[in-house]
Amino acid sequence: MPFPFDIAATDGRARTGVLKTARGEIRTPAFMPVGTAATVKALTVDQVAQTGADILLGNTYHLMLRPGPERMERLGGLHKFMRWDRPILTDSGGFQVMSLSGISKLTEEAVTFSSHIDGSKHVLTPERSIEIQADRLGADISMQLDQCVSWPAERPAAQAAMELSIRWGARSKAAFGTRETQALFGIQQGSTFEDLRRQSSEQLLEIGFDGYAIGGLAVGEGHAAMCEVLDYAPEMLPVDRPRYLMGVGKPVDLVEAVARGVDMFDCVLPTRAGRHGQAWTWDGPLNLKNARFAEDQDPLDATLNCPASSTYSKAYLHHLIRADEILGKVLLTWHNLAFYQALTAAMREAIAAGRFEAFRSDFHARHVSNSK
Ligand code: PRF
Repeated sequence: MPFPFDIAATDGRARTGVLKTARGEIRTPAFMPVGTAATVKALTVDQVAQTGADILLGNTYHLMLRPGPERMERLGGLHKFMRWDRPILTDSGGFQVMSLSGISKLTEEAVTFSSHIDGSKHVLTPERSIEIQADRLGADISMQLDQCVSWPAERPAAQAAMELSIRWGARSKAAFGTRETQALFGIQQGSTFEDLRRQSSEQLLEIGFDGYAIGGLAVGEGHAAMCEVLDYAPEMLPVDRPRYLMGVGKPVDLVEAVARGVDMFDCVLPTRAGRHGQAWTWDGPLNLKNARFAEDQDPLDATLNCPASSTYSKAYLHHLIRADEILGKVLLTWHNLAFYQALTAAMREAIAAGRFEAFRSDFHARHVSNSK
């Protein structure tokens, strides 16, 4: 295993620990800001680092289309290109192909798709995805190529996608080989079918990965149905390796997934919502466009160690968002990422102190009751 994963404490099914990579430590539970196009939209990497993020997510799909993997390699790799020297995890591309481009052909061998930018045709195999992620971009953690079905899925479609993902997982692993300073994660699929997720997990374990993701959730099934899957899915994966819930989610999704044994997350929500005037806080989400903030002189959260959260008034943020000023998007993105990092830090502390259940019920009382 290239990266030791030290679990320092558990509380119920929740765990806190440290994943040690060559580029630095990832404290878990961890939230990875999304840096799709070699940028966390609206922020400098220094601002992102200041929020406390240990690791970013990048996307094979976007970067293979623009600026292109071979150009990225000539420019010294993704870390150097975007000036982020901490760990980067890259997604493999399959999910973005499905959600953004419209697949033109899916075979045993590869997925063929047309670019959402210029319509040009591209082919992604498990081997090419690994080559792009690990060799051209230089990701610290690469993800296997997988197929995620949309929701709701008929059982035969969910089974076929899960089985293809296993075969692609085996090919991804063969292409990756064994490496000293880079890791490869497998992805569990199976939609909302418990036995398919079990079969997926068992076969992933046979292949053997450095970490395991739970894919195919947060695709429209809703919070309650996702939690039902998370009641069993994480425990099917090895207890001593990191578990990553892909593309999740709202703060309450993170808290409930951590309660069920998940260690890592990524989601566009804090950055995308910030650009649309939504601030996430301990007291629930706020829409800064709302007239009730027009003369509110308080900051979003004086306790957060982030200038966007603690030094600008809600009245000013309201004005910036109403006037569609760039700074409004910058400040709300910055605040939301600082809040997500504060949330994962609070969970780490609560688990270490053996008071995660109290944290969880306080969070529900304060945050979730205001989210309706
Ligand atoms: N697979 C991959 N990336 C993903 C997902 C998946 O299932 C999801 C599902 N929420 C988000 N991102 N490779």
